[in-house]
Amino acid sequence: MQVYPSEKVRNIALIAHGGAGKTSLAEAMLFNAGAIKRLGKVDEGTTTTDYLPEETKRKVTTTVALAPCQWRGSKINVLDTPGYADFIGEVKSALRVVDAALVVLCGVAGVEVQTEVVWEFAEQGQVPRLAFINKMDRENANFYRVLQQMEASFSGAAIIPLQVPIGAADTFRGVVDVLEQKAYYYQDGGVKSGDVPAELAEQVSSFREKLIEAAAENDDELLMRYLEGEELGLAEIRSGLQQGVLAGRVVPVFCGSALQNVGIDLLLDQILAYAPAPTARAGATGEEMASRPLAALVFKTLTDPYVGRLNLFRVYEGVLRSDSVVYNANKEAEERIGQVLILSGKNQEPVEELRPGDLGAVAKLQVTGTGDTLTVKGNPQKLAGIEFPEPSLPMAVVPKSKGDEDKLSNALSRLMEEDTTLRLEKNTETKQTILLGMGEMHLDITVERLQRKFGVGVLLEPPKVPYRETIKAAVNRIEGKHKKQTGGHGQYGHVFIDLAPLPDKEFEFEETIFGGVVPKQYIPAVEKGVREALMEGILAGYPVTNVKVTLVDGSYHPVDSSEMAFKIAAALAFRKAMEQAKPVLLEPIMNVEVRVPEEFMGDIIGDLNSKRGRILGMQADGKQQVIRAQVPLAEMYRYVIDLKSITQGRGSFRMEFAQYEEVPAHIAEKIIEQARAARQAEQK
Ligand SMILES: Nc1nc2c(ncn2[C@@H]2O[C@H](COP(=O)(O)OP(=O)(O)O)[C@@H](O)[C@H]2O)c(=O)[nH]1
Ligand SMILES: [Mg+2]
Repeated sequence: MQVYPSEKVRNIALIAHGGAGKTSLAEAMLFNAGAIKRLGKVDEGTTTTDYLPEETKRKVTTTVALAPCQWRGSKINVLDTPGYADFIGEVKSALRVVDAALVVLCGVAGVEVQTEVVWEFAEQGQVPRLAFINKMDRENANFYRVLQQMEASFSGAAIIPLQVPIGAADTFRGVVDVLEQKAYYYQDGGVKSGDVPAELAEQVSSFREKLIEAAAENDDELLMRYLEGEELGLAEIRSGLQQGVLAGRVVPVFCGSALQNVGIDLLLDQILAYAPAPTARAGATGEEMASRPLAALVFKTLTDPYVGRLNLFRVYEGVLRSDSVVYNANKEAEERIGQVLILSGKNQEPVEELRPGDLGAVAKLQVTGTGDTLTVKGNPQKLAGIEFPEPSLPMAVVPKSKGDEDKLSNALSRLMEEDTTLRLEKNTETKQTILLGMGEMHLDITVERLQRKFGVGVLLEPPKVPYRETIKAAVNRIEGKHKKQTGGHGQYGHVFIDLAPLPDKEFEFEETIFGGVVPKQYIPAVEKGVREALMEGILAGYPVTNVKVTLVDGSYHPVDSSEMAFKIAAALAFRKAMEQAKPVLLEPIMNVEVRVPEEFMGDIIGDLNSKRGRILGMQADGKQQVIRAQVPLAEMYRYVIDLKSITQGRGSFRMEFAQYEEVPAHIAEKIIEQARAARQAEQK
C-alpha cells in the first residue's frame, strides 16, 4: 500500500450497540474499496475484522481491529470495535486515536443502550461524529423513527440527515442524496443515478432546508448571506457542514445496508467529505506535522506466544520509519523499530514509513505497551494515555494441573498486556488468585485465550469471602498446660491467660507475670503460640481479630520447660478461652455507590435490601441518581451482572472496603457447617 500524505488520511472508528452491523459494514467498505475480493459474512465467520477464534465462534467482536481502505486517492483507516459492554475498553482505545466516529444504528432497533454509552464516550473525547442507519433492508426498518430517537436521545448536536432511503425492507432500493437532490438506485450489482422520486420530493426539500441552515450556522459570513435569502453554493454548504462536524455541533446521518451492500460506496464518499483529516483536527499541514519530532501513541497491544508482541499505534507528529531507533517516553527506554507494518485484520503488509495521522503496527518491541508514547530521546513528549474502565467481576483462578499452575502467572501477565481491562489480585487471606474482568463473557473469553495462546488450562470459581472470627465476651484465667514427662527429656509449659475483645485494634499481647512464674525467656514463645493460634479460629478456621490476650500466670519445670512447650500451652489456652468467650464470625462490609437513571432507583434499592444492604443515602446528579449503601461483600461479587440486568446496562457502581461486621447467626451457621465439611473432606 502506498504512503499517503496526512491530508489524504481519514481515521474513523465504527461504534455501536452490539449487532448493529459494524463488522459487516467494515467488511462492505473493504469490499467496495477493492481491498478484498469476497464480501465476508459475520454469520459465516469470514469477515476481515472478526478473525479471532473467540470471535468467529460467538459471532461477536471482542477486540478493536484495523481495516484500511483506499478510496479515491485517499486512505480510510477503519477501526471496527466491539459493541458488547464487556469490551468497552476497546472502544476507548479506538476513540482515542481516530478523528471521527461513525455511529452505526440498526434501522429496526434504533438507539440502544450501548449506542448511548459509546455516543457519550465520543462526546467526552470530543470526537466528531457521523451516523449510519444500517439494515434498511430489514423488515420494519424505519429511517425516520431512528432519526427521531436520535434527536430525542442526543440533544448536544444537530442531527442532520444527508440521505434518505428509497423504499424500505423488501423494497429498499437505494438512497437520495439530500444536498445534491439526486437518487442512487442499486440493482444487479451496479448503481444508477436519477431524479428524486416524486413521493420523496417534499421530505428531501425540507431536510435540505434544515441542512443548509445547520451549515450556515457554522460560519458567520455564510449565516449572514443565508439570512439575507441568498442561495448558497454546494461547496460552501459542504464547508459549513464540515466545520460543524469538526466542532461536534453537527452529526450528518447516512443510511444503507451493509449486508446487501447498498449505499456503502456513497458512505465512503461521505466519509472523505465530512470526517476530518488529521490535519484539520490538528490545525496544521501534513508537512508541518511531519517536520516535528516523532510522537506516536500505542492504542492496542496484541500478544502471540509465537510471533511475539504486536503494537498498534497512531503517528501524531513526525514520521515513523522502518529500521529506526525511537524512545518510549513512558518506560524511559529506547526501542528498535524493525519493520513498520500496515494491518488489515490479521494481515500485515510492510511499509517504509508512516506519516503523521496514519495508523500502523510494529512487532517485537521490548517494553512498549498500550498507552505508551514513542518519541525521540532528545525531545521526549508524552501524549495523553487512554482511560480504561475498571473491571468489577472477580473470579478465583484455579489451575487444572501442576503444569498449568507453573505457566499461569506468565500467561496471565502476557494476556494483560493486550487486555487492559483485566486485573489480577492475590488475596493473602484466602490465598486465592483473583482475576477481575468486565463481565462473564469477558472472563470466559480470557479462559479460552489462556488455553489457545498459552496452553494453560484453568477453571474459574466464585472467590472465597475473607471472613474473620472474633469474640464478644471477656474470660479470665483460662489454663493451658502442655506436659509430657514419660521417659527421656520431657516437655512442660503451663500458662493462664485472660482474653478480652479489643474493638479498635487487631491484636494486643500483654503479660502481668510476677515473680518469674513464667520465666522471662519463655514469654515471647507464649506470644508466638497465641499469634499462631490466631491464624485459624475455632469456628471455621478464619483468622481471629480484635482480641487482647494477657498472660497472667503459669508455672515451669527447671529441666523440661522449653520455648516449644510454652508455645503449645499458649495455643491450647487461647483455643479454650475463645470457645468460652462467645466467638462470632465477621464478614467484610463494603461501601457501595450505585449510579443509575432515576427510573431504576426503586428496583436498585429493593435489590440492595435483598442483599442485606443498608441504604445510607440518595442524591441526584443530573439525570442520574447516586445511591450509597453498605452491603456485605458476600452478596456483592456478582453485582455487575445483577446491575446490568436491572438497568439493561445503564447503571454503574463502585465499591470499597468499609469494615468488618458480625455475620447474622443463621448465615454464620451455614458457613461454619461448610467449613467443617470441607475440613472433614480434606482429612479423608
Ligand atoms: N438484514 C441485515 N442484516 C445485517 C446488516 N448488517 C449486519 N447484519 C446482520 O446483523 C448481525 C450483526 O452484524 P455485525 O456486523 O456482527 O454487527 P456488530 O456487532 O455491530 O459488528 C449479523 O447477523 C449480520 O449479518 C444489514 O445491513 N442488513
Ligand atoms: Mg462486530
